[in-house]
Amino acid sequence: MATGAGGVMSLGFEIFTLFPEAVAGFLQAGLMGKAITAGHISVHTTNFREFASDRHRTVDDTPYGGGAGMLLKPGPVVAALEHAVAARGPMHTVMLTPAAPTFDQRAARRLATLPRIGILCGRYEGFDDRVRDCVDECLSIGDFVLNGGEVAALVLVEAIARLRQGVLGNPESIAHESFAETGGDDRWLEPPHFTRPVVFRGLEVPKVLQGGNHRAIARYRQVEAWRRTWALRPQLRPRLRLCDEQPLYCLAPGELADTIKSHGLEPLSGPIDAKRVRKQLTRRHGCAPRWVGLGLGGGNPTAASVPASANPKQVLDLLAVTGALSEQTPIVLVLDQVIASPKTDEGILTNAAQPQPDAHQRRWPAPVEAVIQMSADAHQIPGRELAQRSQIYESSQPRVPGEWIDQVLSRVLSTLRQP
Ligand code: 6GU
Repeated sequence: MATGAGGVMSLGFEIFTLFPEAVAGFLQAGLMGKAITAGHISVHTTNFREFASDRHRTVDDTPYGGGAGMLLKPGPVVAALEHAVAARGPMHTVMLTPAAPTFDQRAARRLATLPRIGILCGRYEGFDDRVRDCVDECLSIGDFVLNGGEVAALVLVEAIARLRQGVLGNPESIAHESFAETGGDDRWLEPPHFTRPVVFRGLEVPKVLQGGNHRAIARYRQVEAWRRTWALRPQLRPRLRLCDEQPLYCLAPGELADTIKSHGLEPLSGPIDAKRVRKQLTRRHGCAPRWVGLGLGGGNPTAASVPASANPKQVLDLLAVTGALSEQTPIVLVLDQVIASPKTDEGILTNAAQPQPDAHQRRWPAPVEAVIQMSADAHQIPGRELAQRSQIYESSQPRVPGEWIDQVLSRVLSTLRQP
């Protein structure tokens, strides 16, 4: 097998096309050209036309059964393939056609493990369908129609080649981009990126990125990746459910302990002190708990600057994107009435920094990851009654009616646990 610079095993592409010159030009430029020069990848092109059997070098013919356009004859296509195998050795063969599964990052990763890949580019209306039986797989690059497979072949070559050692200048950049893996096959769109100037046409780079708080920056990027994926490509997100083993706690007033237990959650009450709870759970589970607000729709948002969602699935994804679902991380649901008057700063409840002179001297040493904000209708509480109750909370000890919690918890937990 061929090796490139530094002894790295090289990846050989064979491209079969009626337009080898169109493919060759692109591959000379940029990092691809460098990778070829360094010997990390090689690209050999073969023109089907050289394998036509008549003296006019005919490669196309009309379709049986009629219809518009011409098809590539199977003879020259398969002869070209067999010639390359005989001359340069076996390869994994891919026929490009819009009538095929879509090429994606997962396919790129799979193909990047192979030593040799043959790519067949169609022209005209496509291939005689019997060519499918002579290749290992068929791939499309998306739901649109191109005149031929050459551009699609270049898409494959670039996406696959850049995953190989030595092709990218900075292999670390692979880990942080869209569709990179976060554990399993989780896929998120990339967060937004900015460079100088700090203000462009009145649009300012987000303040958090201008500062040096690495933890806040990481948090911003995770949240934006999550937000974008839900807004632009919700079908991309992994299908997550809360696993049965995930330790679940609920921070709530003591009189709700039985309701909370009946949902399989462990109640945490007594003097409500997040720092103490954090210490206790970290000791028990080996990692710090994640806090999730549970808003009851009473116009008393737990933490205004963290993503609030009426859809518990979104909150699950947010936990996943911040890595909370990976191990045995304890999750603590915090009833919003527990946090009476939060002060927030970039998603971090800062009661610790600005202690409220309230009954419990509550301290929040950790960021609330997200808030599940149930609307009043979601748990069938008349809005007017809720508003009245909210006023009561503000003037007295927080008190949450058990039957509300019961409804909200069963809704939230059944959604979180569904696949
Ligand atoms: Cl692989 N070929 C052609 N001709 N059109 C396409 C395609 C491939 N993928 C999407 N559109």
